[in-house]
Amino acid sequence: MPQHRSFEFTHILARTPGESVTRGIRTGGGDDPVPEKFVQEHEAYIQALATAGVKTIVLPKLEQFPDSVFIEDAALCFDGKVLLLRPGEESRFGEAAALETDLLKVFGAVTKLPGNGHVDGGDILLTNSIAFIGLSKRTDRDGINALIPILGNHGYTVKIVPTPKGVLHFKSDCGLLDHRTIFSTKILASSGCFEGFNIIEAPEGEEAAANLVRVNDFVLLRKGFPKTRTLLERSGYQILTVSTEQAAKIDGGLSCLSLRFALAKND
Ligand code: CIR
Repeated sequence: MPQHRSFEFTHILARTPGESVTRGIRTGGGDDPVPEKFVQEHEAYIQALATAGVKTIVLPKLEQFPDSVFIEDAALCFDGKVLLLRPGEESRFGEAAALETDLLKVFGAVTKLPGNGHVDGGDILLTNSIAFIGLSKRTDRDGINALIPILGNHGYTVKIVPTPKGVLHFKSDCGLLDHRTIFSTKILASSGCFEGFNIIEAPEGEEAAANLVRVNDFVLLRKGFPKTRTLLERSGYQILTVSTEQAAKIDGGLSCLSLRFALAKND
């Protein structure tokens, strides 16, 4: 079975939020995020990732794309390579192209998702052997069909999972804890999609903690989920908590704020 590095990272790419985050897409009509507070949260997020041992590359804000701070949705990194995706929401279509030159500088080469289908990075969970792809409002069959051979050629077994109703992205409801263990909401886990993995379920009322991120020896967890923190610490994970209050106002979580990858030593 091919073994990919699914949580050992050397670098992350992030993008500073602009003033235009106030126009970020959201379901329901909640308050706008406050740009200055978002920038502070973003800086703390970058700091937490640095603590987890990665070099951080922070790209400048892109005012024409209010949601471009959620950089994970525009590309997929695996095996030291990068694939430009095609986000599924119209106002975000241009985000991948806007990222291409920066990705080229970091990776030396960029491949693009072929065809016309759509895939958001938030719908892809990579383990060391399986690529889970959520079929969602943003990620369609055409996009998934274009992605399957690419991931297949890299040795991933692809599992397509319909994202639960009302859930934006597949990873809104789950995150990788280690090679064998996934943290998931009860509703997603009950679909049986994680068969073969150990599952730790998000405690009742703390479902929004499910979008956690394992980076090297640490698990980044949203602030404000004490039951989850205790549960994970008791299970042996080292936790770094990060506030994502502003991102949450426009449906963002922890994973979507960075692209995480491993480059060969000395890169
Ligand atoms: C959007 O609706 O596209 C953004 N407001 C939030 C994207 C969050 N991305 C993610 O969970 N992967």
